[in-house]
Amino acid sequence: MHIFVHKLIQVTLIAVLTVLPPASLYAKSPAIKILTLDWTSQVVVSHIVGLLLQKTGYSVTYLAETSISQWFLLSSKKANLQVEVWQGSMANDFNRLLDRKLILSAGDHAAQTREEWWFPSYVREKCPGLPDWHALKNCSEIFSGSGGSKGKYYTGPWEKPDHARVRALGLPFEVVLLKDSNALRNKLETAIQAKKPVLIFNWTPNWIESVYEGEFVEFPAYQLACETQNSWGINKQLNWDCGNPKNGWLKKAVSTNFPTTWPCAMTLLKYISFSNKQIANAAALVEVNGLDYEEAAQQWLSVNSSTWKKWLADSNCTSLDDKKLSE
Ligand code: TMO
Repeated sequence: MHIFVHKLIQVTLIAVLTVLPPASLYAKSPAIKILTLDWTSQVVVSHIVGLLLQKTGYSVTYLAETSISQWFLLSSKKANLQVEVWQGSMANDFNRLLDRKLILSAGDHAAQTREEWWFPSYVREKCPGLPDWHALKNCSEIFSGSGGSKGKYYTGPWEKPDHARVRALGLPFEVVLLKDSNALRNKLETAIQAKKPVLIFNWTPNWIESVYEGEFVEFPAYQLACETQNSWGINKQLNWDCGNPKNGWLKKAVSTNFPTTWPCAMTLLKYISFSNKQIANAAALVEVNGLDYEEAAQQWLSVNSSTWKKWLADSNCTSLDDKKLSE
């Protein structure tokens, strides 16, 4: 190419880049489809990540879906990003699709997670021996709600081996599947107001820990063999005679076309890492403070600006966006 033409193009490019917002850099790449699922922190974190991606010039859309449908949507590329994959309820699906190269991992969050049977602290004195799981064998009636002998354990639309656990540990309990986390919240708060015994599926990090005192039930400690070998543990015939992992991981999952379609976004995602506190806080902004998801994400960004500015700086996605960064 003629040197003059070359220079002209270069000068024009620099002028364009200086004048236009950074959105133009990635304007041609398709919108990143972010899955928003059925628990609060996940939706808020999705919006936080969405805003960060937009700050770096990408466009994003949100797909509101159930936890169960995420695997089909990610592996068929109908969705591109799930920001909170929890070990306790999702490791099996995640690992299966990862092994078959149908999805990719965008790394771990710093947060350590736990998903388990949980009760408010005042229940302890009504059922001596808690949080040890053996105690549940003797006081299932107080969890029946109706004077029956079988206790009720309330959970939501996330895949958990609760039926298998009830069977393997011989627990006189019925697993009651509620529609969503709002229904679970209602069960919990109705019981708390009446100081009645209640046993629900809960997890950490979550907003509940910032409002209500309570404890997880301590089942026999989780090991992979408990899922796969009948002979493992106290029940020699059945799997799942154990609890869920206690220091579980929390990962980000993306569709396989993600790194090639949005390379800088992929790099940024690897740096994005929420702590337990930051996730619990994200959920509390909605569940306790009553903000909507978008407001909660904005508020989170303003409170945690040093955190996300470091993610953006480390990723290098915003080298042309310093002005926006310091806003
Ligand atoms: C996936 N969840 C955090 C609700 O257990």
